[in-house]
Amino acid sequence: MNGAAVIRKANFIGGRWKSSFFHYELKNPYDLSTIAEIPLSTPEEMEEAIAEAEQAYALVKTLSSHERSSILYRAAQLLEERAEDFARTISLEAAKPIKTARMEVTRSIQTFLFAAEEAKRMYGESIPMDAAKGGEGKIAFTVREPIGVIGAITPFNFPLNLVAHKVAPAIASGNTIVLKPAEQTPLTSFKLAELLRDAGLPDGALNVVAGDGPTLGPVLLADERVKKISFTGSPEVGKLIRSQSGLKKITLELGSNSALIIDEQADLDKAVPKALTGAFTYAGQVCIHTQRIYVHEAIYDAFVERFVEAAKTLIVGAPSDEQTDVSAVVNQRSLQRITAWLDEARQSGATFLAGGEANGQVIPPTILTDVNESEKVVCQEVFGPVVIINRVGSVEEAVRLTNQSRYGLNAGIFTTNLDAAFRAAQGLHVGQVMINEIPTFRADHMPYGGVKDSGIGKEGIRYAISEMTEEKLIVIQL
Ligand code: TXE
Repeated sequence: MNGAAVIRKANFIGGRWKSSFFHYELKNPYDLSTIAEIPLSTPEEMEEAIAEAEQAYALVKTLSSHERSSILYRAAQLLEERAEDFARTISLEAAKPIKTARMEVTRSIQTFLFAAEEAKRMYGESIPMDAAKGGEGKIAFTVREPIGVIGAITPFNFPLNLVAHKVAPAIASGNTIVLKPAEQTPLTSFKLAELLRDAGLPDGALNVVAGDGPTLGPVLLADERVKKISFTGSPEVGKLIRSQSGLKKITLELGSNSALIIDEQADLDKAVPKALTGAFTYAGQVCIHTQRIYVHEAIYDAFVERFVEAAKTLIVGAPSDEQTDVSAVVNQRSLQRITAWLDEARQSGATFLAGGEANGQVIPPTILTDVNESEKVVCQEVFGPVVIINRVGSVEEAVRLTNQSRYGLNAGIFTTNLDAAFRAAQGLHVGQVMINEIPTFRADHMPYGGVKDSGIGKEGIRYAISEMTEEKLIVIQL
């Protein structure tokens, strides 16, 4: 917004916009212009939001499941109506190519629809008590109950859908939420709070408090009224949250350096375009971005040639441009980290087949090969438009290399050999295996979460609801 007065945003607390004392400037990651002034909230403002969420819980608990469901259906409808406005906001603050931002809005509408359906399926189960002596004449069943205030802390990369994956199941299951969005992308969360109020969500059921994670996170973690923390972000912060969470329930969706295996019997007509999507969507700033591709030596040259050719067709440009496939990374810290890792790989003798040099805030699609497995661009989460392609002698070798990672979120294999596919699926130590699909594939109703440093717990509406509720057993002696 060159020249125009910079708008000043406020937190959304207790169903009202509450201005703050301190603010920070939100920068456009692509051209570094100032987009808005965002609350740099204090612990006291976070405490106020927790109190509002606690108070709203008494009312939200009286909502029937069909009332909660209708709020979520209405939210999906409003999101459909306001889709372009949300897409432009996501694109602006996250430097997400507008066509990718539109896909995120479409996925978020699905997320709300799934939550609307699951709100009516808070099933328990009946337990046959005569399974043991003494149980005769008893009837037992379980019920699922909400837990109260949920603290949600979210990252920048999916400012709508990753927030929806915490807010929608929380509403579906009768809880209330205090949301601390990423410093880089708070505008979308403010817009979502407004939409949910318009959808009929009671005041205080969702509170959005923007600001510095290290300042506000500990307030959520220390407060007894907050019964659960749902976090998506880096493993470093995830471990910190776990150490501060006491006996609170927690869900941690953390990092990944997902691998894709291209077997000698892969169909390259399918593998190449999918691998390209997995590697470069949103400049690789995707939790399950395809970062490592292990290609069987028998088809290594054929795959590399076609993949590099395909990468050259990607359009690098401004996020607002309809044609853009790849744009800026989210901030200077990220740009410098990725560039430094590329320099290290170059000095260690890696071969650059494409990209490699930053141009302003943009790193073009970058493809490396002959990279040591110990390089950061291989064994850490690069979270950028960088993919390494290494050759392997067998699927078994690719599985071993994939499993060496500290992460275990997602992996994929392309092959027309069913035996090889299932051997890999059984051997991979990850949360999800995609066969003839890319590790970036994410439907909204599948159990989503990893092992090792990729986190604890599952998202995906039904799974999130299970982790946001308690199952109570009731036994009746007839
Ligand atoms: O994450 P952070 P960032 C990984 C990815 C990326 C790196 C840094 O590798 O390069 O993390 O990204 C809040 N207590 N992923 O900086 O720092 C912070 O305010 C409580 C992968 O975005 O973890 C923000 O709201 N909260 C991941 C949120 O945590 C704290 C997606 C995430 O910030 C905090 C994102 C603290 N001490 C990053 N410090 C994925 N796999 O999708 C920060 N926060």
